[in-house]
Amino acid sequence: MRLICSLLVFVVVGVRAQSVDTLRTLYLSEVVVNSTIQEGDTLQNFFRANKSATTEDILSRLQGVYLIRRGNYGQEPMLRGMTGGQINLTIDGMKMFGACTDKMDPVSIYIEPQNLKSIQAVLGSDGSRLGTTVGGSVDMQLAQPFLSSQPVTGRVGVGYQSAWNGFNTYANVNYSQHKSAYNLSLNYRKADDYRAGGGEVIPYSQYEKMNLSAGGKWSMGKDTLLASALVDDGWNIGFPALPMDVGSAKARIYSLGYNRYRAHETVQNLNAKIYYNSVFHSMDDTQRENVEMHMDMPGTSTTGGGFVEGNFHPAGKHTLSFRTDYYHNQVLAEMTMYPEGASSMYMQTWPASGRSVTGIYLNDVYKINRSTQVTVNGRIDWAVTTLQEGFGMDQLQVFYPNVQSAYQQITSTVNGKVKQLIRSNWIAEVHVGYGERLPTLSENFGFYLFNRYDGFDYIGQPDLVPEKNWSTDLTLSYFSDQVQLTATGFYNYLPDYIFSRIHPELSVMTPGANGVKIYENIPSATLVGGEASVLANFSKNLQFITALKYTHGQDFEGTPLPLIPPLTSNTTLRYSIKNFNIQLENEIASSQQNVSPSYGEDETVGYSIFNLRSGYKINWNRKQLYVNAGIENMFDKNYHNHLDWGNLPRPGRNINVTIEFVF
Ligand SMILES: [Cu+2]
Repeated sequence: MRLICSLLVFVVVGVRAQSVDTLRTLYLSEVVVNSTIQEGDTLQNFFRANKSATTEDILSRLQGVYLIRRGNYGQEPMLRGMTGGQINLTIDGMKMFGACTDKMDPVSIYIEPQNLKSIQAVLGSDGSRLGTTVGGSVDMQLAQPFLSSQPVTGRVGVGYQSAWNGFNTYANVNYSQHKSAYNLSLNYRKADDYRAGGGEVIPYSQYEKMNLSAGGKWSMGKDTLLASALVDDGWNIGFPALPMDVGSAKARIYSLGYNRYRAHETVQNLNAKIYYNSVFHSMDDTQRENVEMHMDMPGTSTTGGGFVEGNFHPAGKHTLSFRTDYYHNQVLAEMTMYPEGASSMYMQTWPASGRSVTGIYLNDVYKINRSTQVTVNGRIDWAVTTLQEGFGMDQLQVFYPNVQSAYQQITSTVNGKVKQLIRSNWIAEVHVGYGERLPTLSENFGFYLFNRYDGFDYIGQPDLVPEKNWSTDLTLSYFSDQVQLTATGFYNYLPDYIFSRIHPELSVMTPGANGVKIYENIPSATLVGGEASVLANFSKNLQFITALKYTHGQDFEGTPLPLIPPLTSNTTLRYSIKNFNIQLENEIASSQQNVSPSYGEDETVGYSIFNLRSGYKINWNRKQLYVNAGIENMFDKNYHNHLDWGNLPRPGRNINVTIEFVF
């Protein structure tokens, strides 16, 4: 099901109800809307209502999206219980992969809300526009420079967060000429150790980061050229749920794009891009006490690629769109151990390895009549996975004497959807799909990757077959001027689910580890659940939004899967009048009793927390000053969610203030 999860639930409901042809709208918005989207867009304004929000804060509000926490930084997105290699996490359609063997760096951390135009999440195998997938995709679309009658526009802001004595400052400027525009943005964040509910200070939870991005846009009538560069540097980043921190994390993202729009030609809208990105990640245990053995653990990941996508002029009742793409990702992660009184040992925890994927995606929207629409899409990816000869390969030959230097795999997805208008304001949508995903390079070639959660060293398995997903979703929505309701149920059956098994015959590498696990395909796993939301406009000034999400996961023997989110609800009551708004939020998570003890999990109790946010806008001379103030976790509750590693409590009462000047 193509759920256009646009930032907030009410937007989701709105888009779903009004836009019968979502994909086309998506493409058109790229071309037509991008020069005017900056102000007055409800979607943007709502999520920027909390101007101190991180990209992760925004992600956590999307339907079907959850976050895995290992500290106050670097939270990992999860879609309906699926994460890592099960989902596509892309930036402006570009593939990018973190360089941390411990998943400290999902690529969403390299994007600041100031860089973002929107986030689009498509759940399940239907999210395969950006790569064959079982879990779906999250694409973070970056803000582009825009043409404007005002040559210079921009914003500067500063914010403070009391729970971690955190400062964030940002500035961005757009410079527009007649046919070209340029933008520049700068963000800086610094956080001390945070204070959990009740007053406990969580050691090793500090971080500091800087993000700089620049872009140019040159318009030649209906053709547009775009160039962008983004630099994100983080340092001294604590991961309290892990045995070590991050000394340095650097990301570089470069792209060159071309857009072409011709309303009456066969290919109406064409979008092409080439890109290159790199991530350097270096872990650091020197700040920790009682380290049994000091280790150096640097990792790199570089990705280059390109794509061409577009949509054809509607032919009869059919509208066809396509995408074809290529990328190559190369990784290397090293570990040098320094045992006391002995010589150092060197390993490649990610052997030098890479993957090239070439794919093609087609989507056809068939409008049978005014009330029925059928969508069919599919994708095929051809992947070549390579393991470099040398040290890393020699290591793996200890376990796999016949390990090869290249593996080829083909993965595919197919989806069918029917959207039916029932009466005047009810819509039903049924999706049936099949998806596949490749094992990650970690799952293929990882070498003694220590997992703090279960305390096991993990070893890859080069012969894993792709994981599959047979899925179905049913969505019902109702919309009127005052109320919008939506409810979705989903069922995923995943044959060849990639999991791990304990191998008692193997001895550990990491001091104190509980044992060794090797990745393998298990017969199957099942994920079922749903989402529901209600938006009500009580009056012009008073708005109510509530959203529920739930996932249940088990393997083929009925054993609960690890890291399955509990039932979660988010409710917001918002009052706005003239230049002032105030909102009360409540977040509830149920307890989680379906846990995986073999993964080191224990049961988690539920919680309920309240946040209060407010905003005030002062206008003068076509300029605005925004003052935002809020209290998160108002009652200073000590709590954690089931997806938080190590039962680490989340931040306690957090008073925050942000002042922003828009010119
Ligand atoms: Cu790391």
